Amino acid sequence: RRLAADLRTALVRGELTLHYQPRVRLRDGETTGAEALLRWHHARRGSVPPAAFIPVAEGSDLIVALGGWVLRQVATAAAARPWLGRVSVNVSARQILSRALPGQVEAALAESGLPAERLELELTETLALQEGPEVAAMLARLRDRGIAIALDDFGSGYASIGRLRRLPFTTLKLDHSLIAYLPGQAADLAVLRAVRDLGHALGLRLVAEGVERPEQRDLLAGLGFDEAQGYLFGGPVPVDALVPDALPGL
Ligand code: G
Ligand code: G
Ligand code: MN
Ligand code: NA
Repeated sequence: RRLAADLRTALVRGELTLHYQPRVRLRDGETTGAEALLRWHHARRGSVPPAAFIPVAEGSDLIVALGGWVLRQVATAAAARPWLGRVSVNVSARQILSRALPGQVEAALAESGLPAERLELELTETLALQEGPEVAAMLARLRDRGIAIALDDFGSGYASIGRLRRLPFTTLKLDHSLIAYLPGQAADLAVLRAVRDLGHALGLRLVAEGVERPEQRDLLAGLGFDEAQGYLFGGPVPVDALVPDALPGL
């Protein structure tokens, strides 16, 4: 059987789950939210990583159905757990270009009762290549509803400074490749200072990903980055592992 066929069945059979990775505020270490990350355990294939199956789902409208399912799951889980803060959901370019996204978001919020302010959508830089004014308008409507809109993996791919102006982002997530070599050299710090100044000049919340060591946390806090995510604070875990006692700062 092909992976795409197995993935269709996986949704129906309940083989997909979501893990949640905490995000903390650097100023005081409080948990501000968590990113939802898909996990697939297949009976014969075993655990299939998202890097293997998300691109397959993105090859057809399967990603649209999968994305709608993820939004409903996350909204329902978060509505019952106020201590999770704002939950972030990764959204694929195809979900956005299909125009299904606003309806899926509204359905998830309405069914769960989750306030719009507790939802964030993460878009990757790859969207940028195909986006037009309709996409900007759609995202602006979601943002005006109170939903946070993050540009994910910033610094990992194509230069996207122009895109930061064109799309209505509220949040910038720095790719872990920009953090990995910290504390690093003067040039690495110069890059981070420039990104910080750019982000704050555009009114964006700045989030560093892939923070693994206390020195990295301290350096980012000193530079004035707002939030961080990474193994230092906790990896992705099942939602019931994120009880208040287990969350940084709570
Ligand atoms: O958890 P892990 O680092 O293996 O995730 C790899 C990538 O898979 C993430 O960077 C993320 O962009 C993508 N991913 C994980 N969950 C989802 C999801 O629910 N929807 C989409 N579109 N992508 C996801
Ligand atoms: O959506 P995005 O591509 O940003 O997904 C984040 C991915 O990064 C997840 O698959 C998660 O497992 C991974 N990740 C989370 N924390 C860390 C970390 O501290 N270091 C590294 N290298 N990867 C991380
Ligand atoms: Mn992400
Ligand atoms: Na990322």
